[in-house]
Amino acid sequence: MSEIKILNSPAVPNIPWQDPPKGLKGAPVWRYSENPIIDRNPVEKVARIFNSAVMPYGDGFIGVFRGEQTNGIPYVYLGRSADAIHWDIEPERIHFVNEAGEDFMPVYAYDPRLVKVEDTYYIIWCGDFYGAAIGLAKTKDFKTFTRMENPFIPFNRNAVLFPRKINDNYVMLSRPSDSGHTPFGDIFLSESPDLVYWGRHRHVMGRSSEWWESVKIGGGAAPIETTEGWLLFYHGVSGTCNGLVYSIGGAILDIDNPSIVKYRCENFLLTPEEWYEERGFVPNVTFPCATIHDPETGKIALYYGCADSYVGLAFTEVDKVVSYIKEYSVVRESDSEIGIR
Ligand code: BMA
Repeated sequence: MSEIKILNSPAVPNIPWQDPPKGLKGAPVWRYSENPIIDRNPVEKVARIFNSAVMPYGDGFIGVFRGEQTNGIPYVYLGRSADAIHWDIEPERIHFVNEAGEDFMPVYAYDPRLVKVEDTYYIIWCGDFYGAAIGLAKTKDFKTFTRMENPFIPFNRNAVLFPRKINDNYVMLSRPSDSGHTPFGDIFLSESPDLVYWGRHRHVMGRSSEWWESVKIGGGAAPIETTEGWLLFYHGVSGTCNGLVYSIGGAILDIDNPSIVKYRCENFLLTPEEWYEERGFVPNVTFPCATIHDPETGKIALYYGCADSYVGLAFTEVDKVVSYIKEYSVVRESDSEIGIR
């Protein structure tokens, strides 16, 4: 049995799974053979679903999906599944209310993450707060969705909440930027005692000189607690003469102080290769937003958006992927320092 284990996470005996194909080369991350799992025009008035977050719920699974409406505006939709592969997406957008219970719909909402902390589920997305910024809502029953204070001022994207408090505070990763789409490409961390007031901001990791992530990076799936630290799947972006290319990377953050990067893989874990990743509304995008993981077996199912058009599913195992990240780790000073200057 491997020494590397997933910690503090409920067992998921019905995790979707496929063994690796024979002759797998490179990183130990392999695609589901029936990808994509969500095709175009999945429900009335939604042209594409991608960049979405799922998790176990009850006997099955639940998810918050980025749906590009036929008017071109992104919104978030709820979906349920018995096997985490075949999804039943609700045709109505998620209905948000404010703390007083009044309607409070975001102008738009994209790239949702879904994270359970203690007994509450949180949805985090990118929305309009006089510019692209992070939206946050909570639910306990997936019937009432209550928006909370916007955690950060604009401009910010790719916020990911840790699945438990660390040193008594909630912890969130985010990717601040300017009003353009690319400049400022690093991941930062912020803490909060109450999910309202955020501070103690720290730099976690920057773009690197590795070409696949030299333009910008952003948090992906909620970090997975392991015996080696927090396992983070994130996206890294490369600039080419033909546009941006989004790949999936992996890093391990310190358990008690996750602004410190312990290991960071110099190689991407997955990069656009298949038709559904290379071809679509935005070609060459693999964009991770969630995992389902089982501490009993170490299996990890990784959900990622493909070419801004589809949802893809890939698999790995905690010992294999953490060992690979460690084997090919290159950690620079700005990654390994505490992250305040
Ligand atoms: C990013 C985000 C993602 C999208 C990606 C590629 O900036 O907007 O939603 O998948 O660009 O278009």
